[in-house]
Amino acid sequence: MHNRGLQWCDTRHANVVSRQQVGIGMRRIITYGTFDLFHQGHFNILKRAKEQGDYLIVGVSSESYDIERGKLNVRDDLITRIRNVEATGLADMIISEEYQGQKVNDIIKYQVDALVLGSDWTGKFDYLREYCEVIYLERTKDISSTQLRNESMRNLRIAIVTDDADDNGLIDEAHYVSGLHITGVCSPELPVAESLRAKYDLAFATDDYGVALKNADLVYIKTGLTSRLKYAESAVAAGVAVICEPPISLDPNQIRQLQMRAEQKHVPVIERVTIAYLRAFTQLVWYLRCGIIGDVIAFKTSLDLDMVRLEPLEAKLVNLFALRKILGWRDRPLLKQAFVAKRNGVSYSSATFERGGSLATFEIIGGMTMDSGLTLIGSQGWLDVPGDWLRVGYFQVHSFETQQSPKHFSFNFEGNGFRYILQEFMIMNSDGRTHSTRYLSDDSIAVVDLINMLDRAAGA
Ligand code: C2G
Repeated sequence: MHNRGLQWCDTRHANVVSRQQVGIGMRRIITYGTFDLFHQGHFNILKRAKEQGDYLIVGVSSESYDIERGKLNVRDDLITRIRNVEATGLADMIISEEYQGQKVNDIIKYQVDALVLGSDWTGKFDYLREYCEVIYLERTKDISSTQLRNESMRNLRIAIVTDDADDNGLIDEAHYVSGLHITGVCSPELPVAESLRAKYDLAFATDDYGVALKNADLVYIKTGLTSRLKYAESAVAAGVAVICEPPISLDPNQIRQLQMRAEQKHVPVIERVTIAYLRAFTQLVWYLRCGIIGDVIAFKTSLDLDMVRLEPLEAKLVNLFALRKILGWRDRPLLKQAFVAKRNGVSYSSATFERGGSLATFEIIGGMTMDSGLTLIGSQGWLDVPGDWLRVGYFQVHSFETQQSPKHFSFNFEGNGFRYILQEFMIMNSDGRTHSTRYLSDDSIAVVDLINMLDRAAGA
């Protein structure tokens, strides 16, 4: 077997191999993987893949591809994983696997003779037999990255404190993030706690919050607005991290004090503003910062409360968070109008803000069905997120460059989004960070300040 040393298929390395030079006259093998927490099973498959031919190409999945395919808890970054593969000395070339469907392109581009994968993938890639041989080799027993992750990470215990027997999907979503374990439920109404405990066969149900805090590393607070702050303050005082329904309080000063105490106690405090943790939203904001539609002139949203199953307060909060992020407003905008009406079971509220030559308008309706959506008008085109933009997974851009046909952007989105918040919490926990990079502490305060401004203007 000829190992010509490692050839990289990227421009960072002087000896860039042209595609035609790849393993001329050799039997070319390709295999793919995440190779997280590199272990014997990975080494074995690489070694046996190499034995299937003369030249081995290894595709290592990128972080965004892993997130896209729902692998949320990869611990090693891409470079570490590439270096671990490189250190085996078995790969003649290493490429990154960036997207679904890349395998076909790679097989054609590198004139691959055989794709090799472990037996856990048996059958999944038979469709590639029209391009090359597909070989599934017996997976190495009793070792996996998931097992190593769980062993390496103390399971964090989550307790729920709630007024009703609904967990907002937390327990199902937590299954997708390794290292989390839901221990029990606390409620001022013990039967409520008991019914949730029984439904998910949890360890405890209590009406004593102190008991919950003793059995938790993280508490999910989903009680009514008036009690959230005290639950959060007690948790921080006990050194227990917090994920709380937003807002924690409508008093910016109370939020500021809680954040200071959390900082002192080194305890993470997160608000469950799902959109802030969705890849599509962060990519949308990033593209806008890059000027994909030029300067954003107008932000417009509509929300049907019944469709998105939100309370009016949270609908306002999400709109205010989104417009601040999208328009890049750090300081308080000028309120141009605020309107609230309730008639015959229909509730309608709207608000318009202006700052720095941009306008932001949102409308929220309840009691009747209305199309929801988010539209941004820019100096070089427009962007829209049709439908339930709170769970944004797709948007399209009509820019002057693209002329008629819009550019479509879609991002994989699983479940109700809670798993992405839990993943962020796990990353914060391993980084030792107390505040999220997605929903910043000043977002929390600024949004509540705007809510109060709206309520004053609408005479709430
Ligand atoms: N593997 C193995 N034995 C193990 C664990 C993994 O043989 N105990 C094999 C897998 O079957 C796979 C390779 O090692 O062929 C990499 O495994 P992972 O890093 O878990 O990557 P995976 O998510 O399986 O990615 O599209 C195919 C994927 O890219 C493979």
